[in-house]
Amino acid sequence: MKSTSKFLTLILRHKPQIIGIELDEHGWADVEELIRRVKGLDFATLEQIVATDEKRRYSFSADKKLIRANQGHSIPVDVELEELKPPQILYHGTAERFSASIMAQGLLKKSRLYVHLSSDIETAIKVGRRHGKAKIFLVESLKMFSDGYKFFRSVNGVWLTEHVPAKYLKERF
Ligand code: HQG
Repeated sequence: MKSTSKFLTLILRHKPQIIGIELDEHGWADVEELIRRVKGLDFATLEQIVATDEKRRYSFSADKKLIRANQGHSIPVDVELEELKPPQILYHGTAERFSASIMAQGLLKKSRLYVHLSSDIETAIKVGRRHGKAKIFLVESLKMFSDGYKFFRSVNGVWLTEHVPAKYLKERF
């Protein structure tokens, strides 16, 4: 089931075309069509993935006819993110080798629609380890917000913003 869940990440965030489906402007895929096109997937498995995914990556529509990823997209969809005043500090986990570039350019969204931030340092450490030796940055999010930058929180609690200029970053370790 883990590999199916990983595959769903690819389809629902990045490349729906590889199984010949399209997402609508809000990132929704048709559940019946998805099940038809993904080998070995049935509705019960999909329900289980949505309910048990450790990062709550996916949501159904109320009638369960549609499914989408809550965040993390590289294709331009509007998942109706909640715009919010952020806490004083948010965290970003990355790899040590990206540090110098980040201190020069700030945090860039790279291939995704937003820079991903978390409200707790533990999550940031995990995210950073995906890329190598973890490096943690503190983001002065409330200061950014007062300076006019927008922040969003996805339904699974991930904080998102378009760009974090270097002046709002502090190296933690
Ligand atoms: C880095 C996972 C050099 C950035 C995670 C990161 C997250 C720079 C990498 C979600 C840079 C992009 C997103 C700069 C940023 N110079 N490197 N100026 N600015 N970077 O995967 O935040 O499991 O697109 O630090 O848990 O690592 O997929 O972003 O290392 O929530 O659900 O460029 O993906 O969630 O990498 O991860 P990514 P991310 P899932």
